[in-house]
Amino acid sequence: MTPTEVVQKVYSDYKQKVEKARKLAGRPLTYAEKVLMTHLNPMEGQELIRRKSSVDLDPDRVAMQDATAQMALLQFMSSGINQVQAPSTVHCDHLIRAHVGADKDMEVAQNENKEVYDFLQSVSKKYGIGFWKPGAGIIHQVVLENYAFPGGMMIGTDSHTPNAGGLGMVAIGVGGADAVDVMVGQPFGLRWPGVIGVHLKGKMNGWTSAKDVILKVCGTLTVKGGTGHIVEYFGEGTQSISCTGKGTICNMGAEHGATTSIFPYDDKMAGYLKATGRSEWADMADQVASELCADPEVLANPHDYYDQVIEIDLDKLEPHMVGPHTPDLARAVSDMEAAVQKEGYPNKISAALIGSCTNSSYEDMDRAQSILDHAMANGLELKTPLMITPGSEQVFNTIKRDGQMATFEKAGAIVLANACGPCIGQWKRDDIKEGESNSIVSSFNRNFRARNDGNVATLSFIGSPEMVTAYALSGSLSFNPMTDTLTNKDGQEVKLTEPKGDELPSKNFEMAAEGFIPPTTDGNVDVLIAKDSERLQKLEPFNAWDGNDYLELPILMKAQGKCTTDHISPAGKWLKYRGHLDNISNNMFTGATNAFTGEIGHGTNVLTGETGVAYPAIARDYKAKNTGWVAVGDENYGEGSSREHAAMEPRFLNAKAVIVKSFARIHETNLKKQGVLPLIFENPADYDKFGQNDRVSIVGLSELAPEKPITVKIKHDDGSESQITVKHTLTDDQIEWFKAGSALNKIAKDLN
Ligand code: MIC
Ligand code: SF4
Repeated sequence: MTPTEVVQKVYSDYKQKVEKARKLAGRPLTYAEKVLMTHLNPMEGQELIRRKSSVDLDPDRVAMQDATAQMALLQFMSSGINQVQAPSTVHCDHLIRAHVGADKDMEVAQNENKEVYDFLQSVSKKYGIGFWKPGAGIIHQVVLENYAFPGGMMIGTDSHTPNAGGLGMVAIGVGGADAVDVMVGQPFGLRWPGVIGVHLKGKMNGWTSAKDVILKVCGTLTVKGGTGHIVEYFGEGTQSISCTGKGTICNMGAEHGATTSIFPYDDKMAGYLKATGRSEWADMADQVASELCADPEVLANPHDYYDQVIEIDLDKLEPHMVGPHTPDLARAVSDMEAAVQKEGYPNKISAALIGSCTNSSYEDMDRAQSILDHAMANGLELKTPLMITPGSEQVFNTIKRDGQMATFEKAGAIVLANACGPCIGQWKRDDIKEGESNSIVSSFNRNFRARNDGNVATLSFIGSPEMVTAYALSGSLSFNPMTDTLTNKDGQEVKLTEPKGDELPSKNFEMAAEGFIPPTTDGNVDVLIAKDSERLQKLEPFNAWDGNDYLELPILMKAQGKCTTDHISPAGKWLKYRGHLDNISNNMFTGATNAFTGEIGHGTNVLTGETGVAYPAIARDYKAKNTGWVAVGDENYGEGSSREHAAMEPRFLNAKAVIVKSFARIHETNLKKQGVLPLIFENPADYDKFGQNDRVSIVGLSELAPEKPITVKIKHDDGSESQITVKHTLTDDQIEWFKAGSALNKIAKDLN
């Protein structure tokens, strides 16, 4: 099916389906519910209790980026299916390192990653997957430009897939195993989400941008406040935000844990569809526009239909910065000076970065360039190196044509490849030494420790591209462009001008199709994985559960505080092993803080008594001795990325269960998919009961059933015992995955 045929198919009966959905629900519907219900498979007969029921959905598309596609496709290949059953694409964006600039960095990437690119390209060709070559752009921008449409539904093997919500799509980030389900023709399983409404009033102005809306929402909801919900934006304020600005807001909704975020269809979306060569789609959307938004009753009484309503007055919204180390530490820019003084953050900014999948639109680039242009005309210069990542070849070509690129180059900014680069630790920094404390600012979406440059001592702050550009001109974290001035080379005081920019290029986008190989099916293609490859490895099925309780397991790791997927399976230099489970397992928990000692990435081997040993080495020893183990975690464990390596590595190295105060959605599902039990303390204070040398038994597993609590016995070092209760969210189907050893084993069994 071509992308246009996908849109036609959805719209052909969309209105009738919404009508039916409303009848089934017996009440007016939010927009998110309309899109989800029209993608239920089957629509009738499924229980739809918010945050409780598990439902089966039929997404219109699947998108995968190179760092997660390797594992997803290795799993898909072992299913035995010879062609993908849903339109799917692969995007090469994460593996390109940022060092000196686009051209040279691309050349290095092509050589370094040749084996992986060849693998992804040949698998795509064999199984009918569209392939976006390296340099074509970052997955979410490319999806927005080519595939996203209002009323559609997709999944993607990346947590920022919700970016497509900016074009009115329900777009959900998932682990590779979920993508495999859809690619083999099975439904996508999801917990029916709650819906949080964000009422946007007024109109943005001055220095405020779309980024500030989501920074504010992250500050309000915190990193786990969106979990289990879709965040739906509504109100007149939505109409003053460009389509790509809406994308920014939805993209970064991953940071408050939401299942996804969405905006209703409007003229801005229609304009974007037209500017990206999809006028026909805009015309089709216009025909069903009355159902591409919440029902009027919902808008009139939002509190009756949304689980929570957040109100934001755009007229009064101030520009924000968040950080360091977490995206919910939000402050108005005017409060930054006091924060620098109080917290002792290094005031001097060592690097400023704009772009990434979150903020790399034409509008972002145009507004940033307007500030630079005015600054240079008034004798100001960059005080901090400024790095720019255009989101796609289309944006790159268009800003080259329209002159923004010339301004960036004149100012001395470094333009990087259209790829993830410094956003995912693929930043080869020569200016700062490991362990050196320094502040950086970016317009990216994540700022976990060590995320960008691999240095745990770097403090990373996030703001809008406009604000980051202003910071680059001042070089100081306590600068406020709305009130402060900068001294130019002639000693004059200059106040930066408010950013201005076009949302869309007046001459439309400079289309870029050379980076794309459309899907074909050529069953004869050989997919090569060299036997001695360091980067790719065929997957061996995990063993099925042996039917016994887990008895007296050691605690490999008890995490203190934040334990994101970047702590469990760091990216950066490890990205190169994303297709090789054995090799990448050597990074397991290397970023996690040991709750017993405070060390990072190291623990005690309780079988040998050795201390200060890297977690992967301990786990390998336990595995060699046929000893299973558990991990214990704090709140929102597994926050961040969709990377299923964070679940596959523990599984591969013999983890039996992960017991935590709470999970982030994608990671919890990934653990289930791989056959590791994700367990949640009934009483969060039980976290404190686990000591380093304790042994943990998980009993009654033969009676494992949905919603039935499980007993965990802890045998303490001093010989005493405690017993606690843990919960889980496994459904009947998911219990079958556990029994089979993994969801993939179950699929293979079913298909045979
Ligand atoms: C991220 O932003 O953390 C990533 C890198 O894009 C991840 C995917 C990955 O780890 O490959 C994500 O967001 O899911
Ligand atoms: Fe790439 Fe960063 Fe976006 Fe993830 S958040 S897809 S690493 S640009």
